[in-house]
Amino acid sequence: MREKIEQLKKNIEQFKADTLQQLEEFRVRTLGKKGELTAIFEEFKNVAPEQKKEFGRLLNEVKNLILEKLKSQKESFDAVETVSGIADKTLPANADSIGSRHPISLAKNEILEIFARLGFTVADGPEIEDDWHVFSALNFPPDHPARDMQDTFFIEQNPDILLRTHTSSIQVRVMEKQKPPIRVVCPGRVFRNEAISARAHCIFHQVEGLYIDKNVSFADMKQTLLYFAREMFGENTKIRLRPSFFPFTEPSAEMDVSCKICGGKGCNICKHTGWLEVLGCGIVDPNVLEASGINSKEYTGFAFGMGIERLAMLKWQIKDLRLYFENDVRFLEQFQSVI
Ligand code: 2NL
Repeated sequence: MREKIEQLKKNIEQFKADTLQQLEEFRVRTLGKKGELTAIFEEFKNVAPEQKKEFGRLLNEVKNLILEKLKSQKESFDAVETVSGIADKTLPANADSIGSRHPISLAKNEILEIFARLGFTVADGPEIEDDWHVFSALNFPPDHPARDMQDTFFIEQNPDILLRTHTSSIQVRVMEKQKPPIRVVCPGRVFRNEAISARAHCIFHQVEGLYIDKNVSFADMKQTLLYFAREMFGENTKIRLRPSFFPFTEPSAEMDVSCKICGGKGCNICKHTGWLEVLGCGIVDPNVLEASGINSKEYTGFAFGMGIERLAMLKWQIKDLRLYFENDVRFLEQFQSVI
């Protein structure tokens, strides 16, 4: 009987089914009514009582071996069937999950579309820039803090090669190449040497705009930005301009829009002021026009710049900047339905 068990064990270990039918035959041959294991169990009745414990254990071992073999072989068939497509074709297909645009892309596209309706074209430029296009041509004095190692990323300690800190550098390149009239918007990534927090990141996105022609006035700027605010935040949106300072514009202003959440009454989002700051703007400083070869006696212009992360935060009440960079699908999927 011991030999029979050993032999059966060996057979089971070596067994491999090529088809499901062979596997079923194996089951009947071992566990069936007239099966090999069933026959040994019959013999077990005649085993001497003192040997019953040992043989009982051996037989159970073999039985488990068969059950395991059936299970593992069945699983390998299931896998093959699914891969080769023999699985049940009447089952409904798995729905494909559709990706979604990143909220930064959605906001950027919307901004560019609004300005396209006013005749602005889109320009691009390098992320690695030189001092001239980022600072000097934009009227930054030599000792301006933005030129500091603490604020700007320099490439290999070279004070002339750096990562752009704003996309104004693209506009400088446009002014150098193109005669006015100029109507251009410049989206892109910008880099600042800052510690990462809920409100700041060392990489972020900007859209800047530039309009240069004869007789361009502050009123033209105001009306252009009012149109933008109403297209972006809704037709009843109000704007207000507060005096500000930038090296490249004079006069300069910061633009607020009325808070859409509370309708101007005051809430958490607008910190109970009824207003949200969305962009900076101003009349292009004559020094900036001259630096790029544009006659400031003949031409005037306005410019503006906005952070896309901030605009998207206001539009969709996104509370933490870091969400934009983590690529957590639970965050990104929420923009599925927005085109
Ligand atoms: C802000 C402020 C601003 C500009 C950007 C600009 C560009 C040229 C000439 C003059 Cl080429 N100005 N850009 C002007 C005013 C404000 O951005 O807060 N950005 C996030």
